[in-house]
Amino acid sequence: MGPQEERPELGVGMVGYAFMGAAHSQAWRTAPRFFDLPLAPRMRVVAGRDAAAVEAAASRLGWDAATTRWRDLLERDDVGLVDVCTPGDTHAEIAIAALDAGKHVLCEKPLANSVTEAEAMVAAADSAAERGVLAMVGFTYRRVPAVQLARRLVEAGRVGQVRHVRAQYLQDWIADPQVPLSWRLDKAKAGSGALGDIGAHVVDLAQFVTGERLVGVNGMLETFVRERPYPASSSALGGAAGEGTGPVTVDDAAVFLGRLSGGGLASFEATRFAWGRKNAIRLEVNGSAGSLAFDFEDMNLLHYFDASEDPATAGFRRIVVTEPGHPYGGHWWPAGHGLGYEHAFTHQVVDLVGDLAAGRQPEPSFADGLAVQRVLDAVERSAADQGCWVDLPAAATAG
Ligand code: SOE
Repeated sequence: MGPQEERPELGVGMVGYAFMGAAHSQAWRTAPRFFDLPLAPRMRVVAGRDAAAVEAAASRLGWDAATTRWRDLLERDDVGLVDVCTPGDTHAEIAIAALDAGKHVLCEKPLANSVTEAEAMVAAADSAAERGVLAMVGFTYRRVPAVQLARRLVEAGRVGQVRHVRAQYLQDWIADPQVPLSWRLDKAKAGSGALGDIGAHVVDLAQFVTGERLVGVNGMLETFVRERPYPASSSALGGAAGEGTGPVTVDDAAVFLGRLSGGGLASFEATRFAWGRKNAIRLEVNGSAGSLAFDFEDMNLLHYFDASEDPATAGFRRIVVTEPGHPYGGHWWPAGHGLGYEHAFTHQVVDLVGDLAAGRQPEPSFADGLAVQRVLDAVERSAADQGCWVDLPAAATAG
């Protein structure tokens, strides 16, 4: 294939420009410079509500234009994909409208704020796919090379039959009760708290790495701090900016058990109150033939225990997942020179562009996003019913 500029263009329009918008922007900028893409992404336009702020974001993040009307993206012939980086309460409206308008969609996680919304998004994606219009949900941690390697080892039978999955997502950004309200603490905007924001990630990781689905859960939710100060900057969350306190309407932490479709047992923790843990995503898989362990705080490492080894010398092997032959290897730096949080977003763009060029369903699909949404909903129903066991529809093993 010739140089990037000779590739067919993929015009991109992005809605939202905060943390996820910035992470996605760096991925659209970077992917064609480190990977040989079949389509040439062109960062055409970013949409946001505040005119001055979105103009500044366009300049800072590298977008050709800015608009305060996200529907403009659907009406532009030079936009072929809409990248949804907004809070969860607008995912369904924007993604469905974009798909109906014939635009491919990349939608941030969680797919939606409810199963009903997620089901509508899947229906729109299924209809659009018949017209060659495709959609992906952005569970980016799947695209950390060590996580991809873990998936490959499980798929190759290197841990045998999965017996246990132990998954944690630990943060501490609101452990201080004085941290003010934000949209993530407002059920109307976020749908749920730690459960949907970070619990969604570890549910997806457990299902992706094992290739199995959760078929039942039993869970607890807790809100430790139920009132917080209104933010000084905006009264968008109700109340007068910077005066008084308002209600937290989501969970601060979720703890739940699950049974996997292959018969294994899973345990999950998702909390924003783990003082000292900033973005600690930990996954351990114990199988009949070995174990795998991953910790995002050492994201370039995968630990592997092979139960067939001589007990006298057996132990967890520390694999530095930066070799050319490793997932996404050979595109970045020489072995041992590690990757960071942002590289998974670039890998997401690389895989998505390759799928669009090939007319292949990107993964994770909206159906995968719906599967996660069903787990979140089941945990909420279990927790509301004093932790009863809630069954989930037995689904085909994940692809
Ligand atoms: C906040 O918890 C957050 O920004 C999540 O929303 C992201 O998905 C995660 O990658 C980092 O933390």
